[in-house]
Amino acid sequence: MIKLALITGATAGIGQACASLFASKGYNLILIGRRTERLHALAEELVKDYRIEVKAIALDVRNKEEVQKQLQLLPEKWKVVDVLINNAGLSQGLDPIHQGSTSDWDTMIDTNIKGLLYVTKVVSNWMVERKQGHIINLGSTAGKETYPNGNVYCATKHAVDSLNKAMRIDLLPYGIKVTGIHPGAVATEFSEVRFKGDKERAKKVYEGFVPLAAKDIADIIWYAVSLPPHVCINDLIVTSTAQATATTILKK
Ligand code: NDP
Ligand code: 8X3
Repeated sequence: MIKLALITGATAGIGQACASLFASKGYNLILIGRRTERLHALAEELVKDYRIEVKAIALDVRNKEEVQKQLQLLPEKWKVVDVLINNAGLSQGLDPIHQGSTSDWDTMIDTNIKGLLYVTKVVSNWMVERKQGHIINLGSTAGKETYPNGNVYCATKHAVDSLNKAMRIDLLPYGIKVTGIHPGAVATEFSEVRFKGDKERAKKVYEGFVPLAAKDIADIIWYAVSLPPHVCINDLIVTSTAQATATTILKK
């Protein structure tokens, strides 16, 4: 039986790495992201390379009505989602609380918490009906500790950590697995987005040590998904070997 995964934030980084890995394992995919061209290019490439079926939905997960509409409008065969990877997320700014931008705060809260919830609401109902499924929530070490100037981003990831536990409890009667993955520094577009396109500043975050790669996280997610039906990783923190805490990184 061919399986189906829905991945949010599939146009870059961890989401894109998951899309490629799951495609290589024969999964059909629903891919979500805002950058339409990238999304469709990735979908085309995966269909060509792996002979799978891909539904690309250009969508902003912050838009509650569009999330509900676009997902509910899918033909029934696209509603049998086996794996939901709630990956779309971002950080904006790195400022002390009194200097933070309220618009950045809104963006992070709306994407990392509310967007994740909107997608989960629809897809978890499909899973409940089928009494099966696996939800992977991308948290962060920022959801396990709070670091200087990380304030609102850390708060959103603490919320994801809490929601991960809540989903695990509420969906338990339906046999649905829920797994939180909490990476430390992963070299993706993340820092470029956090620093609003400042490539030089972003590059420095990953200099002097070997950071995690998006593929490392995709491999771990694949491992969690491949476990036997009676085994569920609830929570997993992963960092580069050179990283002990958010601010303790051994740099050369
Ligand atoms: P990237 O910036 O490389 O990718 C983020 C993805 O999220 C992009 O595909 C982006 O696509 C998508 N996205 C952002 N906002 C929205 C939105 N409103 N609607 C739909 N899609 C959206 O970052 P990463 O791959 O590193 O991050 C993925 C997840 O992992 C995030 O939740 C992040 O917080 C978390 N994480 C990252 C770490 C890191 O160090 N990189 C460490 C720990 C956790 P588009 O712009 O096309 O919409
Ligand atoms: C991304 C890792 O340390 O920038 O969640 O918060 S960090």
